[in-house]
Amino acid sequence: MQQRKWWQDGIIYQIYPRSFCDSNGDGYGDIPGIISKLDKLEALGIDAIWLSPVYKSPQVDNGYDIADYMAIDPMFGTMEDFDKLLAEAKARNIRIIMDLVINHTSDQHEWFQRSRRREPGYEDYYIWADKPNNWGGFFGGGAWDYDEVRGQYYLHLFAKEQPDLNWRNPAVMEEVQDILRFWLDKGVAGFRCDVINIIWKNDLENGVPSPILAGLKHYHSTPGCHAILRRLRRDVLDEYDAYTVGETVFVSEQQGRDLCEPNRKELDEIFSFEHMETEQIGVKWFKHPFKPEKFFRAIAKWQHALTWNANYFENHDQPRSVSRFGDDGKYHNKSAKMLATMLLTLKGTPFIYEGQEIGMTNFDFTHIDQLQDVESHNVWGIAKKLPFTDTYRWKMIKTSSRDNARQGVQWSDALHGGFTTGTPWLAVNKNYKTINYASQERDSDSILNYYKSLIALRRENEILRRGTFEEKLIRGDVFVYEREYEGKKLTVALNFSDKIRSIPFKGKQIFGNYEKKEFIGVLAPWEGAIIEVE
Ligand code: TEU
Repeated sequence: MQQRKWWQDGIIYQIYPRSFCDSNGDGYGDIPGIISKLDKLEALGIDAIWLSPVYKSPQVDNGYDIADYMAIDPMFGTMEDFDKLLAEAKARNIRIIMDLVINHTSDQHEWFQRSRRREPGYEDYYIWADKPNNWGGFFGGGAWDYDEVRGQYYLHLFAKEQPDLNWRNPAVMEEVQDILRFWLDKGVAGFRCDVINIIWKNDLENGVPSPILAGLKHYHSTPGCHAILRRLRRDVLDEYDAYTVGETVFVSEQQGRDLCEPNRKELDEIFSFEHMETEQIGVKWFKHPFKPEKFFRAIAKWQHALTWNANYFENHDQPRSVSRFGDDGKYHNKSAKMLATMLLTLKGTPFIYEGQEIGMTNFDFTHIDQLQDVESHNVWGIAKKLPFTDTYRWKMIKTSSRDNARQGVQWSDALHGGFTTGTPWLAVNKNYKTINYASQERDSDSILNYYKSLIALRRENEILRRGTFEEKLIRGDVFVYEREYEGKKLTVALNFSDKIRSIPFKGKQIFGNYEKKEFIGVLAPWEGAIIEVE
């Protein structure tokens, strides 16, 4: 039998550094702030931290526009701070996973500056053309901009300050390998690979006529991309036994398997998107009301599709799960715990996003000027030119803006939730007085303490960590599934509603957000229970 890797038993916690904890009062979270909270993360019981980008960056896309891959942005601290973070985390058995953004760089990166000046050796680091094609960008608008210095257009699938790298140039592969080695030599455990399945462009032909993402088929999950992944793994990652999880947009089951099944020797895991898109009408800005049944079916489908899943309900690009799938009002506590029950009992590695463990909710903004996200502002600008009503346009931004999950973590009931002593870069949610870490640490019935005990249970329970997955009942807002390991079984029953639901399962309850010993086949509002079915 193959030896199990740490990430197959482990839990990964995502930190979005600018919003985590500010140690120096400048309004932005930073690395010393992260170090100051490591004891809390250890107490939570996580095995690794995925750190969203802390590299030098002009911060147009909050660090996903990198100007120097081997330097820490002063806003987050210094390289000494980073080394200290690694050491302090290691002392607590917590690994660090870096964010690897290699589809594009910042336009301030030296490579781009040299490329636009056609400096020898750098001419082809990016994708230049005399005439743009019709491809659209992920943040709305076209994917090409004209560069005056070079006198050509360059491709950018994201913001115009994020030019796409040209992976046809072998020098780019070498640069990236150096970057990987630089961080792996320091002792990081692996990488979360940003939009990794769109890095190789087959050609620059016009795409299908479509206002959004015309061109996708020319760069989506291409053979060139698979070849790059295999190469990075063979030449560098395997040598360090490094872990990778890829952010893979728009993947089908087969495409997902091709990217991360063990025998492919590409990625270890992928973030698929289908379960996060069940309310969408085409793009995330247009949404039907959330229908739990569609969500359950997407989850079940992907549980079967892959040998090993990367499970997540939140990250820095998505609204808060309790506001979106649960009830952030009357049943805030119950529904956040029910979602935790699901996240931590699915097959695969659970990912917890900062603040999720205290049930942080969507942003309470009342005006577009309170938002910072480049994507939200782009889309707002475009929507203003289209025949939408003000109410509709507002709803689009309110429900889908990425800033929903980018407010400072609510550590206490002190001003700005204890996130900063200065002026936060993005207003902290006013509900910090009632939803915060300190009060939840003291309250035995809190969401935080529920996460802690559930994580502890998972840690000692092989069925939850290693078992197979099988759905037993998907009916409206009720989801029941079974995990099985070496003949031992556990059943998880979830109620995504504020109504009482009955289900044909009974047995001994071993865990849940309603205290009971026997489960008699009745689910209370927003109940989540783990049962040994009779
Ligand atoms: O996200 C890529 C992506 O396609 C989306 O999740 C996206 O940001 C957006 O919500 C589409 O509507 C990754 C990063 O996670 C994101 O923060 C970056 O902005 C983006 O890549 C570019 O690096």
